[in-house]
Amino acid sequence: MNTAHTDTFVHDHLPLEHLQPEFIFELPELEFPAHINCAAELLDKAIAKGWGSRPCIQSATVSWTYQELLDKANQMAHVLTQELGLVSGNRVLLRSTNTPEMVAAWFAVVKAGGIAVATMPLLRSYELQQIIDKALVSHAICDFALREELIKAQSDCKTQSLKHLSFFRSQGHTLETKGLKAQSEFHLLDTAAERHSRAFQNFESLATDCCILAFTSGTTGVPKATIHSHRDVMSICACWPPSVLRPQDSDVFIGSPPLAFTFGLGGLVLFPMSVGANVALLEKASPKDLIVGIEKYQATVLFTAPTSYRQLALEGLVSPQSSLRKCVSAGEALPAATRTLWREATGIEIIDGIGTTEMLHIFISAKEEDSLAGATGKVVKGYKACIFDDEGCELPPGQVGHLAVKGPTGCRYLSDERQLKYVKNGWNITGDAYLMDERGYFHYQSRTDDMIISSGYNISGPEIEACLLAHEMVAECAVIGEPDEARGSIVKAFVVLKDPHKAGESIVQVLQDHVKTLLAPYKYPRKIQFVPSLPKTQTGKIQRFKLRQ
Ligand code: 3UK
Repeated sequence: MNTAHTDTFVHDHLPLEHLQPEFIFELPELEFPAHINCAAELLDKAIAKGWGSRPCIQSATVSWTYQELLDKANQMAHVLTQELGLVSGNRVLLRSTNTPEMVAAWFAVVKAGGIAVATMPLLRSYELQQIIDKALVSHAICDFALREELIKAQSDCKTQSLKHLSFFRSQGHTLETKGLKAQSEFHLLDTAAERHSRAFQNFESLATDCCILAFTSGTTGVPKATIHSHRDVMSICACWPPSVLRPQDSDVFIGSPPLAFTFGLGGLVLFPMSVGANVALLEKASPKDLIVGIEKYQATVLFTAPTSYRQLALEGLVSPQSSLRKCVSAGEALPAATRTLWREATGIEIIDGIGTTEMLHIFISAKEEDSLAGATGKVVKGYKACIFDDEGCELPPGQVGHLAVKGPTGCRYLSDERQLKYVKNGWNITGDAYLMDERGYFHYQSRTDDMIISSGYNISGPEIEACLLAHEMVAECAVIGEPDEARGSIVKAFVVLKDPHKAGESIVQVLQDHVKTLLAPYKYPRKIQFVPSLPKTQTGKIQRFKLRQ
């Protein structure tokens, strides 16, 4: 395979051809020309379609039209190529909360032929350092307020690859800089951008050239970088949104996932922009922030995690009169009880969808009218999915096994042996235990390595969680297997009660009986521990591994 990039680092570290997944492009909408730059497709073409004066992106401080976003991105692209020496294929780290400036920077990088490496704002210098060293990052664009950990990572990193830092939103912070370094030592992106032309000649990338390195939000081990191309970005815009989400140009998107999480990048940038819609970005997105934002921006499409939907509904924060019309849940299994609570609170049926960083976005999902409580949905148009046994043979409907998927996107880790684990015989193996029913609905069981084996029974933690969540006293819960001499493992539940004062032996009994009446008795949690809250990642996933420790 070829590349148009000058800096061929990522291209040189692609997995070998025979270790890559099979890519399928059977739909006519997935036929892309050999040269395509996704930033040009999503932004420059938006202007060509006459959307220039439409509102594109807003936040607490700014509101930009499509034309304004294009102007900013073009000016930043000039800064990158003319002042900071960026050449195509260079990796540019982005560090910010969800802001319009970060989106402009993302487009600037991709327009210039760079590779965007978005990072979560809460990462500390050690984590940033791992990313810089792994991706040989040469440039970084950073919110001035988040500079310290990045500066530390730059000086500590082994490869010393990071040569150019540029900061934005720096005007309000000039006083702060005095104690740290002379202000002139910082390259200020906002100030620099103003000096440049609003017109920019986009880099003519091959459709297959990398434009994103997305680091996995995986909970253990060294972070993995997944490689995604311009074609991958265009493919996810062509599959799930038109077939399942069905957004309109009048929609206002809002949500909690960070833009460094591909769920957020798709849901809050790529998908709204592909239809000429508007997005409201929130720098903080707790359930309370979300509600304030939905009201303020009259948001119509919400992207967030199951625990967030549950909290919004339980705390009575959302009403049927809200402006919302579409609600998307991903990142974790959506418990049936949460789906019901949300429908009762808002009248809206949640669109659940499983996606992974490796696949870039959602590949199993269902539109509102096809949704089935307890199931994630059916395979999304453009993708194929099936269930394999441990030997890699396809299982018939009704049997639990490994979820396998292929489509226009797929897993390509940057020089990582774990490629062999994720891709087998051309299929992407997500590490999830699923069953497919006779009608083609996929039912999530657990992560394959989280399956609880107790006295020889295979028990799915999330199934018990879903059952406990259906009890009126339970606010949140997580179920794990605890090592046990006699049984191998026993089922243990961590429970957050709606009223923490009620915690006690009698409630343990009540909850155990509740599970025993709804599920096979061997599945009931032999241990229940009441906790004030559950540990979660920035992507909204419950950290069961922490509870296991
Ligand atoms: C789990 C789900 C059940 C599952 C993601 C939408 O979550 C995303 O990517 P990650 O790489 O994690 C992937 C893993 O998360 N998962 C995600 N969604 C669901 N399990 N039901 C769901 N609906 O274990 C999967 O393997 O962080 C989600 C879009 C883009 C994404 N990157």
